[in-house]
Amino acid sequence: MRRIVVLLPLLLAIASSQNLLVNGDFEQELSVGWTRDSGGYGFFTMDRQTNLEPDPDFEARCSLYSGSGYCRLSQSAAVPHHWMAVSFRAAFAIAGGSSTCWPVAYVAIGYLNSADELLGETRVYYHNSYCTWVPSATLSLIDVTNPDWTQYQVDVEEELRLHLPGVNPADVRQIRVSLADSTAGG
Ligand SMILES: [Ca+2]
Repeated sequence: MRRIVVLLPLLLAIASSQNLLVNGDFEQELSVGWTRDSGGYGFFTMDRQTNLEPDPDFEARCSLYSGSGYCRLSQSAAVPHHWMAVSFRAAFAIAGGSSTCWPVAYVAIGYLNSADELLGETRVYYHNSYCTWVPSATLSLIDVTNPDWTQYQVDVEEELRLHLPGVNPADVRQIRVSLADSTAGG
């Protein structure tokens, strides 16, 4: 079983000119701005390369090969309000899977309050038929239908208003963006 997420660049923007993320284009080392997190077991790869997408600049990669667990590359940014968008370009891949061990590759946009509590999440996810995730009042799921390099834009205000009735927009004080892989929802 193998899954991989790569993306370039990532932009959390209030307006088209104001990016709230540090090193969202991955042109600096991942230690600048980004936090690595993993659990369970398997071969985790979180790095950046120039040749994942055939252009001269850098992309980040989050990959879990075999095993059972998760890995995540994430960054939280304080936000003054929720009228903003998260834009990114990503490619996804998964392989293998069963009813007890299924791969998901996703980009998550988490909504946190001032106490660092996760209130809800939007996940742009690539999965197979074994995935058991279902949307709820605090979880919005956006299906990836084309795993190849694609430009995505998630409108945060619209997500909260239309898909996340369990999250009070006034409580959202931080947005956390993550590249993540997991097996069995772990
Ligand atoms: Ca490149």
